[in-house]
Amino acid sequence: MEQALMEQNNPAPAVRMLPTYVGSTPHGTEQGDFLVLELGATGASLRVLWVTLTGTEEHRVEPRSQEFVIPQEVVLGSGQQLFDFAACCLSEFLDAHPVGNQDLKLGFSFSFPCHQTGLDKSTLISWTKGFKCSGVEGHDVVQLLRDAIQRQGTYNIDVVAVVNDTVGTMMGCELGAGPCEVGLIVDTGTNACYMEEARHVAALDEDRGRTCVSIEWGSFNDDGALGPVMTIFDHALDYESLNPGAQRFEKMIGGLYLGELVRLVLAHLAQHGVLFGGCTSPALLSRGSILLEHVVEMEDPFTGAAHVHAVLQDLDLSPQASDAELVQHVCAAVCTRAAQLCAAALAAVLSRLQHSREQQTLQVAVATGGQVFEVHPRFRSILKEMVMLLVPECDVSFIPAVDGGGQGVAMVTAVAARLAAHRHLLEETLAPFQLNCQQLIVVQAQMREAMIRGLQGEASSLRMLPTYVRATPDGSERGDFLALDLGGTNFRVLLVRVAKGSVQITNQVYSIPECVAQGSGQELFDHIVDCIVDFQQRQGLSGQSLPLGFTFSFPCKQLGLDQGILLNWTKGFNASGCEGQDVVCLLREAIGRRQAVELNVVAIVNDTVGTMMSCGYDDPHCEMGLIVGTGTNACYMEELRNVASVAGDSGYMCINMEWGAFGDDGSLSMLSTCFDASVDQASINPGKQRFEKMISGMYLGEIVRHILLHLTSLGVLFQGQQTQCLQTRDIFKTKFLSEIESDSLALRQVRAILEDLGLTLTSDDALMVLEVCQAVSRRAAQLCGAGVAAVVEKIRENRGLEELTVSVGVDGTLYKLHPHFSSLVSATVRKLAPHCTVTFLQSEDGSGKGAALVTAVACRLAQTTRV
Ligand code: 0WK
Ligand code: BGC
Ligand code: BGC
Repeated sequence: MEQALMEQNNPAPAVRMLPTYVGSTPHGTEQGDFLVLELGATGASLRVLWVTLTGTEEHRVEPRSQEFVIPQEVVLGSGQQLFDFAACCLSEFLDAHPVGNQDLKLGFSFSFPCHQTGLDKSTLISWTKGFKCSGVEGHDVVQLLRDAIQRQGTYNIDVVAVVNDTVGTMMGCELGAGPCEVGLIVDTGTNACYMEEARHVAALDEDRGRTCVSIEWGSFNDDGALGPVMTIFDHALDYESLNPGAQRFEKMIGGLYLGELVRLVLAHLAQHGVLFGGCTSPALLSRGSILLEHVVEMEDPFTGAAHVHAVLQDLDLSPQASDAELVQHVCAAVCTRAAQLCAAALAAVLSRLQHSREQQTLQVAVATGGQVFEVHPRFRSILKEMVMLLVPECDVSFIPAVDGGGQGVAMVTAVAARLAAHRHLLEETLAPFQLNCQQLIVVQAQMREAMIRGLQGEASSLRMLPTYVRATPDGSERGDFLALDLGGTNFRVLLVRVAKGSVQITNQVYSIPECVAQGSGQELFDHIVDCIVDFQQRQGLSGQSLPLGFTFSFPCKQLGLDQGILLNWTKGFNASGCEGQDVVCLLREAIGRRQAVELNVVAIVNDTVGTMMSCGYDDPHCEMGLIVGTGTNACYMEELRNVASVAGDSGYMCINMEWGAFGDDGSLSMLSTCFDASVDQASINPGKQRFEKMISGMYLGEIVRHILLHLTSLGVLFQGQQTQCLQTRDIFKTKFLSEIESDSLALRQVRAILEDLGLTLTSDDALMVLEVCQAVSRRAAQLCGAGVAAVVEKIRENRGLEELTVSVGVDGTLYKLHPHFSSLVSATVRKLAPHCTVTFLQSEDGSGKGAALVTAVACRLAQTTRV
């Protein structure tokens, strides 16, 4: 069991320990009418039930049911035949028990070993118990049933759950006795399930709660573990069976085999003259001539002897009086061993439970089901006695299943139906975030048109601002420079030493308190100068007037390298008296206000430009800069002849696109969701930066929070419990998306983060929150990719090239930290710009280095013009 739970397959574990995706025992609130189809629990028959769950213990509605015998040629025929037969029985049942035009939700009790990957997805591993239909092993039996119901076409039945019969039995047990946490079946076959700690099930990415595991102990001893216990009769039975070498433990316990074992023993004793005067008969020697009911009858303490005579006469034997007792002895031996072996296995499960719950004593209820329990007079008592002997510290109560588990299957179906309904609502909510290729091509084309309109100075949501950076570094830059980096997560002051083939950077991070970012411009720039002075003192640069490059990551209309008019604040900044002002002047005035400080502000660059230059220093193909951090934006080297606002037809000009504002003219409204509108409305710049608000780090967490609020209001998440904290703005940080979507430990991360936010959640909640995060970040990456594709395609066509090779310098916390963002952007660019080979270079030193390089170029140019 432990080996299989930990998925250690060398050597292959003797039992399978299959997750069933049933995460909780019933809490009795399940309601509704459900169809249940039971296949394989009781041999070659199937049963259809109509179960009404009332949601209360008191009021129980007797299920309606009908049994159908499965013809042998179907049991051994093709899978299609079997499932068509099942679909036909369902229709016959519904014809006979009209249920009006209700939604028909069906729970499929399929009693064979299956790999489940969800409540409604289950692949058959191998047939057992005399079934051998072709074309089913390795296939999803839910899909096979859905296909058959489709082919039948008379009723629209929605198969929402598949469960093993042990699970149905466990889930169906009467609540009075406290929830059963073990389900035990001894019918034609045998198996058990139990509630294991989810953290012990390696196949599940769960660290909390419990989950039901179907042990499939029928295959115990297939590896010969029970060698000495197996008798020659067991080997003979196994050898003759449909699946020799498999289900050996089951063949020592299951009702399908007990009669055969008795027959083999009787035949053996007869052939050795111990019984029937050494006489046998063709009937005695033919397989399957003694069935479970014969054994039960013969074992009956009162009427057994008489039954022995009747059974043996039917086998054309004329038993002596002494034979009857011996035959009964054989029956008792075979059945007692079966009950004891079953008890030993159950004891193993109980001590496992005790162990995994670290309890000294264990009180547990075991739901039992199956004809061997129902018909064999002593099986249950022998089992009980042996269990109490083997695990005396466990207080075990045995609860017979009420209706063979039909109720339990309906319970699971109710849970599955609720989850399926929730999943439908989730998919409906997230559908607008799933962008298809066509939609992305439209975004790419719209961005392309907006770029051209912006370059020509026509109305466009893309301002396409000339930056007066005309070339990427050529490596000849030299000197020491100060650089400021404002606008990202952190404000940094840097000392950049540019020497031959090396750039050395020393930097200090300073915070910009919200009150300063949203205070007066004077306070903001005085704060910046305070940080510069502090940095100079720390670096022993006080009194030195080094050339300074200012990375100012906001939309600025530049009139020159050292002139930038702030058009509008973004990213939560809102300092007064700055918009419309030349921020270089504002900085110089602040320097002027500070005595004894001399600074030579040479250049102002946008962080996209700084990033492109920074990466361009090592890769001359780097002709585009991309930021996906708090905000998002891009710049690229455009042909000067295409820039209407700057004179000159030759050479290049780096254009700051300010693509964060793309769609502010409504051109993205077809993609905008109600959640985007809520985030925009709540922002300090409603209607602005719409593209940024669908992509960047400042907003993704908020979009997710609004979706979670919506899903909670629909009752899909957190049992519909709206909590104060989830209604708190910005409480769901965008970095949570990166943590939650990390491949390892995803669901555990979700739990940890949301529990820190004071939310209690189920594993299904965790899964849905993960999907919400994935949908939001995926859309952001795809939109970003569509933007990059528009730019690189523009560069390619600018140069009339068939194929373009270009690099993009990238920076920004979201792009760098999110586990899948960068690969989704690249994948989208490959799809939308197939003639461009695009390399994304993650900037190591940030844009401060780039600002210093721009300053160095400016100083070199100023030098050459001076000489
Ligand atoms: C680091 C760059 C800086 C840019 C920032 C963007 O040095 O210029 O603004 O990345 O990323 P964020 O910090 O907003 O995530
Ligand atoms: C199957 C189990 C089932 C058991 C009892 C076994 O043959 O492999 O899935 O639970 O029979 O029906
Ligand atoms: C600003 C851009 C900046 C981007 C990334 C946006 O909000 O408008 O200028 O490049 O954020 O930081």
